[in-house]
Amino acid sequence: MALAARGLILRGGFQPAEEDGLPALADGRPVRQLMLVGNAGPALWRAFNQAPEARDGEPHPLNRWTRRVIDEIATSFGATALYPFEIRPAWPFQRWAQWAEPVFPSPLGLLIHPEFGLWHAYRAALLFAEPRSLAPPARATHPCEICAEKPCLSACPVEAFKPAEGAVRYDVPACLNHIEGPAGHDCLEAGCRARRACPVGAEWRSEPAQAGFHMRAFLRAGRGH
Ligand code: B12
Repeated sequence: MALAARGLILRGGFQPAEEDGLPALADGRPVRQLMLVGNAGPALWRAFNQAPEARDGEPHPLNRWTRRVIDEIATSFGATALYPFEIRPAWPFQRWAQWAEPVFPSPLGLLIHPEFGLWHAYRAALLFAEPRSLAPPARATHPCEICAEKPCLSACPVEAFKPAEGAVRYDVPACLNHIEGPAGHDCLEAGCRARRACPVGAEWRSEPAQAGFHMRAFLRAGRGH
């Protein structure tokens, strides 16, 4: 299947209502089905590394690869693709994900999946003019509700994830300052320590090269270049 060969996974979908604020399709018809495409573990990283975008030295290689590969798949299915990057305000991928599959907000803000843990992401939404028959999302328990220790909340060396007024606040500037300096080398190269502290889905963890790629992209974006 076109998705699997690129390390991509169909992450479920839903039939949007008018109030969900989706744009009409190019021919003016309303969107009747949204399907999410994402990835988990190192499969996408390995496929991306075979592609010219990984080596051309131009900015945003993964986003460019994603757009090229998924636009082609979308066209072949008569769908329109929306992406989680580049557009501001951002499309609410995390909200859509919770309607499409059993994922839950973790204390870190990332959505946790019962199998993949925190080691998954969303790459595109495919919009269709016709509804599709899909099994309803599987039922699952929120993995963090049965995690008494919550090691994610104490693993950050600069306490960037702090409980505040019943929720957890992510101190992005503190995180960026840390990963920019020598003390933050481990987080920058091996990936966020808070994320790595989570016991769920450990076998889906990013490879160090993949983790470093995402952390450096996060640092560049945070520093505006
Ligand atoms: C802006 C943004 C950020 C910002 C701000 C995050 C924040 N504090 O809200 C920054 C630059 C800090 C960021 C960082 C990261 N992000 Co980010 N980010 C986004 C982006 C582009 C838009 C989010 C948004 O504003 N949505 C608008 C609102 C209206 O949409 P929503 O879905 O309804 O809103 C939900 C989120 O805001 C969420 N939320 C609330 N607090 C936090 C805190 C964090 C850390 C996150 C990630 C989400 C989150 O709760 C809302 C209700 O569901 C999304 C992509 C997208 N289009 O959704 C990725 C996204 C949320 N990020 C993602 C990831 C993976 C990361 C990183 C881990 C990347 C990395 N380094 O590997 C880092 C985290 C840093 C770390 N310690 O590792 C993934 C999360 C996947 C998942 N499992 O849930 C997304 C969905 C991108 C993707 N392609 O899948 N991110």
